[in-house]
Amino acid sequence: MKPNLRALSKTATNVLCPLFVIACLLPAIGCGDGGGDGAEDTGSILHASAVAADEGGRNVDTTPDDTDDDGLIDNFLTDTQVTITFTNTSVVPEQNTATTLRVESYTIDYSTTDPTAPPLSSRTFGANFIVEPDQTVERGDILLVSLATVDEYNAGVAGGAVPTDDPTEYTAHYTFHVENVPFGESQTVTANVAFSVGNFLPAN
Ligand SMILES: [Ca+2]
Ligand SMILES: [Ca+2]
Repeated sequence: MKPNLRALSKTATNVLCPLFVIACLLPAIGCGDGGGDGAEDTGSILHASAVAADEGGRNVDTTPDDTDDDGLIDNFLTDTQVTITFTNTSVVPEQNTATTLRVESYTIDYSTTDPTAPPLSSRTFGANFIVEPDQTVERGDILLVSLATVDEYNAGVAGGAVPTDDPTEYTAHYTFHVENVPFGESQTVTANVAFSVGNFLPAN
C-alpha cells in the first residue's frame, strides 16, 4: 500500500503550522547551535556526531599486507567506515515540534593541513534511513574513505604529491542531506571526522 502522502502532509501541516510560529521566533534567541541548516523550516534540529574512535584513532590503510610472510597477500584493502549518531530534537523542546526526518545522501569534502599531501576529491554517497522525533539513530555504515579515495591518494603519491608526514592527517567534512518527510523540505547537517592515511598493519 502506498501511503496517501498528500493527506499525511495536509494533516501534518494542520497540526504543526501553529507551532512554526513559535519555531520561527526562536532564531532571534539563538537556536542555531550547529544542528543543521533548515531546522527553522521543519521544526526539527538534527545533530550528527561521530562515535569516539578506539585508541589509536582512525587509520586508513593504503597498502595490502602479507602479514605472515608467506609471499601471499592476506590483508586486502577495504572501504573504511565510521559510526555516526543522529539525534532528531525539537526546535522548541517544550512544544514537540520535531517531525520525521530521512537522511537521503551525504557529501564528504576532504582537507589536510599537509601542503604536499595529495588532495582528495569530494564524494557523495546515497543513504536512506529515518530518524524519528526525539530518537537517536546510530549508523555504523557511514563511509569515511572509499577504496576509490585510497586509489586517488596512492595515485597522487605516485605522481609526486608525497606527504611530509607519514601517516598523513586528513579531515572528512560531512554534509548530510536530509528531507523532512511530512513537509518534503530539505535541510542539512554537518560533522567532521579526523583520520590518518598510511601503510598500516591490521590490528591483532
Ligand atoms: Ca600471507
Ligand atoms: Ca598495510
